[in-house]
Amino acid sequence: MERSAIVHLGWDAEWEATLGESGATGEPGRLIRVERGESDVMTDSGEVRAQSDSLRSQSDLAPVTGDWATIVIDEDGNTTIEQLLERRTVLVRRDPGERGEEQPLSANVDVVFLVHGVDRPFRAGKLERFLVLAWNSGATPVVILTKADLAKPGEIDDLVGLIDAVGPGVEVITASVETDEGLDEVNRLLAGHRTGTLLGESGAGKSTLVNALLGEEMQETQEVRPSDAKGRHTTITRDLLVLPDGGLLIDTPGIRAVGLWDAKDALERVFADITAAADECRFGDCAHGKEPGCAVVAGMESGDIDPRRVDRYRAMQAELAELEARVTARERSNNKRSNTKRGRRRR
Ligand SMILES: Nc1nc2c(ncn2[C@@H]2O[C@H](COP(=O)(O)OP(=O)(O)OP(=O)(O)O)[C@@H](O)[C@H]2O)c(=O)[nH]1
Ligand SMILES: [Mg+2]
Repeated sequence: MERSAIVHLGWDAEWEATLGESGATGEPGRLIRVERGESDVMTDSGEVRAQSDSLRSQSDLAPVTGDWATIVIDEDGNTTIEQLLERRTVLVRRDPGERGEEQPLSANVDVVFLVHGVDRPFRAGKLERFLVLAWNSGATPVVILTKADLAKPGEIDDLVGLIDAVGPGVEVITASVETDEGLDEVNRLLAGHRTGTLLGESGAGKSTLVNALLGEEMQETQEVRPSDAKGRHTTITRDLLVLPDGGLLIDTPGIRAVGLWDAKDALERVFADITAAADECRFGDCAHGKEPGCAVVAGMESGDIDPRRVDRYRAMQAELAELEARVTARERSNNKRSNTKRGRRRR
């Protein structure tokens, strides 16, 4: 079938195959914005607003911006989401609420841009956490240092050094909308209808960057607080935008902190220096405390390993272990409940 418009949203032969395997009958489209119970979906027939209430009740199927879905018109004449196509990548965090559930942020993203404004303090621990989140999604993280025009001499080089220490090999783009620096690099990474998402604190300059790439003021932006350069949470939805150069970019609301969700492998990847040393410890179950022959302690003593990184690694490991215990307990109690129900029914 001819797909004229959706190719510009990233539709390709692989998606055609995924659609074929899905058994879906509706028209495929990409979710460019998701709101409570409704999504804006771009299809070859144009943009439609589709209901997605029934899907939202099952959290693993809750549609998010960037998803590919099929759209049908039901017997009542309502345009609804029939099926979400299996995601290639998904950015997930732990729901910031008390319940400790999984919260997908965006789907089918190739590049996660971690946006940091040079007008505010840089925190290594925070970048580490965002790197874990990004690698865990299946996409590639890239750091964007925004507002480069405001940097003091030497400041960018210092920041690049700090970033390299926690994310060796991770690409860093220096950007400024005052000088247009960095815009070409972002476009290059999204060439061929690839999708990027922006992630960073409120006021980091995400929407301003999107507008500069779009060449028009599509996204609302706001001045940061003069006292501490904090933003005002201007963007409130996740919008997928088509850039004139062909890339796709999701602008997102600012986030201060992210809880990890089931990200063990990504954690090991971000702390590869520590896990590599741990492999050399004399004891397989070394806790890197007072054990003899501990390569992690030796690394810290020789200055090869930053002790603060070891602390942060341990804290994130503990966070994932706590989450796993919570999820296991919940599953167990759900099973018990459904067993009891079944038992009652049998009687
Ligand atoms: N000097 C300078 N200021 C910038 C640059 N990029 C963004 N800003 C300013 O930073 C402020 C915040 O920008 P926004 O784009 O609204 O930030 P945001 O990350 O989208 O914030 P939220 O939507 O709240 O998450 C605005 O006053 C922008 O003008 C830049 O390259 N140079
Ligand atoms: Mg914004």
